[in-house]
Amino acid sequence: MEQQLQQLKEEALKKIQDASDVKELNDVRVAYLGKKGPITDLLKGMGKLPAEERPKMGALVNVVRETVTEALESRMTLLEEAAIQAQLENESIDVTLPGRPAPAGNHHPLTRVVEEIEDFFISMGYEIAEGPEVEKDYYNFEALNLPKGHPARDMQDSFYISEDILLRTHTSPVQARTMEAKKGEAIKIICPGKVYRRDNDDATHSHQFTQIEGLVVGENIRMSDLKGTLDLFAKKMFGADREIRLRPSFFPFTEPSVEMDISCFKCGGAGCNVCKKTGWIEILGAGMVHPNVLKMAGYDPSVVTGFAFGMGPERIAMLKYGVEDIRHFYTNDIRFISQFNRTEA
Ligand code: FA5
Repeated sequence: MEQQLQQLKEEALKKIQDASDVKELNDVRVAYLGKKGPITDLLKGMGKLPAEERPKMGALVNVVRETVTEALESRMTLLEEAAIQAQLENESIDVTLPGRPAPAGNHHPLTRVVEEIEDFFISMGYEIAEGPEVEKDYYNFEALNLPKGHPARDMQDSFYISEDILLRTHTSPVQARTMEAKKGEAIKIICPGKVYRRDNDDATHSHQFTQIEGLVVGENIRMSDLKGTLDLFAKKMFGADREIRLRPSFFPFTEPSVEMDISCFKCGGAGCNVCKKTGWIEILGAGMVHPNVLKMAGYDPSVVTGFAFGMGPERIAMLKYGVEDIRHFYTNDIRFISQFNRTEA
């Protein structure tokens, strides 16, 4: 049996040495050390030997098994390294090939206009305020001098969630919320955000759109401050030679109230299709904060005054970029969006 073992060992070592790749070597391992292999068989047959021979033979079989295992492992390491080396030599990378460009997104034109407006007001010392889109009837209407049943509520058809909760119809509730929070301190904020109205969607109306509110409250804030601010804003957004004009209007939360028009940036005032032949384009609503609104928020209208304005950035973006339908902003057609080049702003 000793001789048989010796022969087995030599045979296995030769096959290990002859194996030329990992797969072949694995076959050798299974053939000699596997459950059905000769070494396992010898170990199983140990019981049939006379008791005094068992320890010696057992030790011999184990030595053979260890020798074969070690030879297998070191040959395996060699073959694996050779395989990696061969792969490295076969696969070459051409570093001179041009790279594949990663598709880069652009800023949405609406985002761009909102950011441009924000940048202007931040440069004038304004802070950005925010408020909830799901709003209380109180802040959306009542605190803005629009009690329940006020006919001017009809100007803004609303999505009600319950009797007292609705999707805000404008960003003006942030005026009331900010004044309440500031408790009599001076305020200089703008508030961009989404608003919702039960308007039928068409080329210039959407049931969900964006507004940017502005509010300045403090001692000695005058109508001329509002006018000067809006004039600078119009020149920044639409060109240095833009003129503005204020027309009387009505909002229950401002008194007096105005609509601001800018001189047409396309025809310069002569009349064209952009300004509907009038020479002027309507941009926003504004006014001096109504004393009742100041009072409801805890400010004393005999000490402080304020101005406020509200605009729709979609309409501004439409004018700026010559977009003929507001729905283009929301339908996510990549052909529309990708026209607005990142570097062009
Ligand atoms: C208001 O919403 C007032 N809160 C604005 C205001 C604020 C006045 C502060 C005074 C002081 P108005 O309903 O006019 O006003 O809406 C303001 C702007 O929102 C409009 O000029 C227009 O640009 C835009 N807008 C209104 N309805 C829609 C709509 N359905 N789709 C897109 N834009 C709209």
